[in-house]
Amino acid sequence: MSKSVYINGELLPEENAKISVFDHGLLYGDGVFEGIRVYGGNVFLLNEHVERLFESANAIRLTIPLNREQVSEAVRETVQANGISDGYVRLVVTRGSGSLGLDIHRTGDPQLIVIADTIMLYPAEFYENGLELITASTVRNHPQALSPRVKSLNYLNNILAKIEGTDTGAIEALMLNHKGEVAECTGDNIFIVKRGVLRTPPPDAGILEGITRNAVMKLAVEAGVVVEEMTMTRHDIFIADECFLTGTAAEVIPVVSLDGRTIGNGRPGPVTRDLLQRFQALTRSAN
Ligand code: PXG
Repeated sequence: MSKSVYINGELLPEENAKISVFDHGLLYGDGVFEGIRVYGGNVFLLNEHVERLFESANAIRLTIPLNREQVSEAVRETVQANGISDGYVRLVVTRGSGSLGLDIHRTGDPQLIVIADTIMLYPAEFYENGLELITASTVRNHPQALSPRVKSLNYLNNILAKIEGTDTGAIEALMLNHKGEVAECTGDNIFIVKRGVLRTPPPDAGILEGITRNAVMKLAVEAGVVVEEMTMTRHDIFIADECFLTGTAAEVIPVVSLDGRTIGNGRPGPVTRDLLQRFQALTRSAN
């Protein structure tokens, strides 16, 4: 069955869902997006994703043609129209079509697009055995050039780092910031556990403030775990007891080595496993 794609108030069959080649989203990566999960027909943490979309748009001076409630409704409508019970939503806002030139004043029709689809999950073996990370040589975008806090359509920084990972057989790659500190992975945030304390780099390390990251920090606090945002280097990961990644696609995924050095005992740790369970329980309950 053909998918229905939402574009600016209309649900169109996939083959008719088209955007102009003059759209600055295509020409310049000028736009913002969100990736959202649907669990049991519920759009998970929809308000948080819509809020981040508006913050990203605000940061690049892009006016979204709908208000927050209308955007949420467009997402729910598209999920329903496609009969998605467990899946993935891509919410995109482009600058719209304009002349060949960077000037945003020569564009006029921002496009709000919602795609609802099934999701490609990471293989189960990564959750059981953990994944092996490498550090990419590609440095995370400088926050004063293009802030990683903006989830923009410009993902080349992350894609170049991801290629370095896949070249070596690693499905994720660690990215350091311009100071050589740990930032995040190409599409996931990173956490370590050291002597029972959960640590993750702060937003000013140059990261996307993941919605899964925030949810997991909250779950950890509820579980009585001390949570700290801490500037860290690769060394902190090497000497950690546990390490894991969080993200919309990955949820909570254990990491057992970095650049060939074993982390902890080389197995997914107890805090990681507990948080994965708590996170899965949260996704299964209505939110
Ligand atoms: N850092 C970066 C750079 C990301 O792109 C995360 C962290 C985790 O954030 P959330 O809010 O998801 O916990 C992301 C998220 C995709 C896709 O289709 C990418 C993300 C999420 C969903 C889908 O490439 N990245």
